Amino acid sequence: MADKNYDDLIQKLADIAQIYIKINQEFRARAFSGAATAVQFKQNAGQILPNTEKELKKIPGIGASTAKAIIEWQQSGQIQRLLELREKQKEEIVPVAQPQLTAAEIEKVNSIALFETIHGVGEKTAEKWYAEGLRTLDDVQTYKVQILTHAQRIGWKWYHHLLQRIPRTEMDTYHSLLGQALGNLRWEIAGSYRRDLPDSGDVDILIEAKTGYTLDHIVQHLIAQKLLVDKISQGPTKYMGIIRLSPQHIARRIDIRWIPAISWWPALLYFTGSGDFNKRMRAIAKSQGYILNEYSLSIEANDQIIAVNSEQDLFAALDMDYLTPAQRYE
Ligand code: TTP
Ligand code: MG
Repeated sequence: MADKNYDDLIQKLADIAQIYIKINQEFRARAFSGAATAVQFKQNAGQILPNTEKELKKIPGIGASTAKAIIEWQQSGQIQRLLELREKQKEEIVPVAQPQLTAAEIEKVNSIALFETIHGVGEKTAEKWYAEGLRTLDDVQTYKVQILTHAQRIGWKWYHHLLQRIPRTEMDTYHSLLGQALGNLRWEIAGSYRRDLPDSGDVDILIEAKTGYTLDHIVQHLIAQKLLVDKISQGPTKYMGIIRLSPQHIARRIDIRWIPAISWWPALLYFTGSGDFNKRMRAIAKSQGYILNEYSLSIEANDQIIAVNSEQDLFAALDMDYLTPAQRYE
């Protein structure tokens, strides 16, 4: 019977990852800890590793350099790279000893980080899945019917799409298409796009609520235009879904918020961000006895709302110099 015990290989791959972490080569560390996870998974499943680089590379988590290392181990029981890295470490002054992560701990960190790359999966869910025995994206595929909520199912369906950021040129296209679709409603693409960043993680739309219209009217219109292709959730003031220029394009996350006129400027300020800038401005407001949030600027003592007619008014009310969206990075 073939030897299916890969404990030594897993340990060696994890050791290489550990050394790479110590010498700040995170990318390589990730490759080797990912390979350790992949081998562990094969072992758990009672499967034998193939012995060619080509076949090994078909296993999720194993790439060219890690496949070579695995073949070396299969042939000699050693991995040259580990021996060299250990030698290199000896030559350097070893700093204070750091706690070593075991292969199992590395596997846990990797699996949880991997699960969190699925849109709609946070730390809690990822940890729960790990505790339930899931380790890889193949496991998610196997158990998807039992484990995924509706929002996560959409995240899973568009997994490879939603990992990618949206280039500004594509955001410009959304800007002009939405401009046509939204007619003379007051609206903006907020978030990183409004801060002039070269790419965005999602499309953050704000629309001012107008008598006679509802958010659902807008959503139905954009569905009819074949722009909105999947819904994550929808309420009277917030729609979360997927937008796509055409079936040939990458699908993107979109949030649309329906904003009452009184909240327009505080909402625009808030959803333009950045998140760090918002924290700083909120803290400044608080130190002056105000509460600033996405709904309003108000006096903390009596809840009185300060009337504003622009973002400039909000800055002025707090005695701050005005910052353009592009300047609001912290
Ligand atoms: P995001 O779309 O999460 O952030 P972003 O548009 O700045 O960046 P990305 O390109 O990755 O999409 O949220 C939009 C704005 O909402 C963000 O710029 C500031 C505000 N916001 C907060 O202030 N705190 C938060 O926790 C989140 C999620 C958003
Ligand atoms: Mg955004």
